[in-house]
Amino acid sequence: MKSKLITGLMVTLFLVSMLSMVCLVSAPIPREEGDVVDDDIVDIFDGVAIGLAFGSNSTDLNWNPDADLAEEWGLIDIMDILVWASHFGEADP
Ligand SMILES: [Ca+2]
Repeated sequence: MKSKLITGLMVTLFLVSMLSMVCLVSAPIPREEGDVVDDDIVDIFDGVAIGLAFGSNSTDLNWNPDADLAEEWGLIDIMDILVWASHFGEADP
């Protein structure tokens, strides 16, 4: 469990640093996409929430349905992190 969390956080931080350099532009997704903790800004706290749920599915104790941002639905994986990272820094108008 702890190693999953550490792995999730490391993957999250790696992707944020990569995407900030590459400036990835994504397909049309609602602006609030990636705001896992629902505070109207996509920031590191949303990444931490995804990291805490990383690798989980709906039967796991650390499952967070709000962190399930992308297909494969019902699993928190790298695709959910990519959606979050592609919206990092966005704020609700
Ligand atoms: Ca997912």
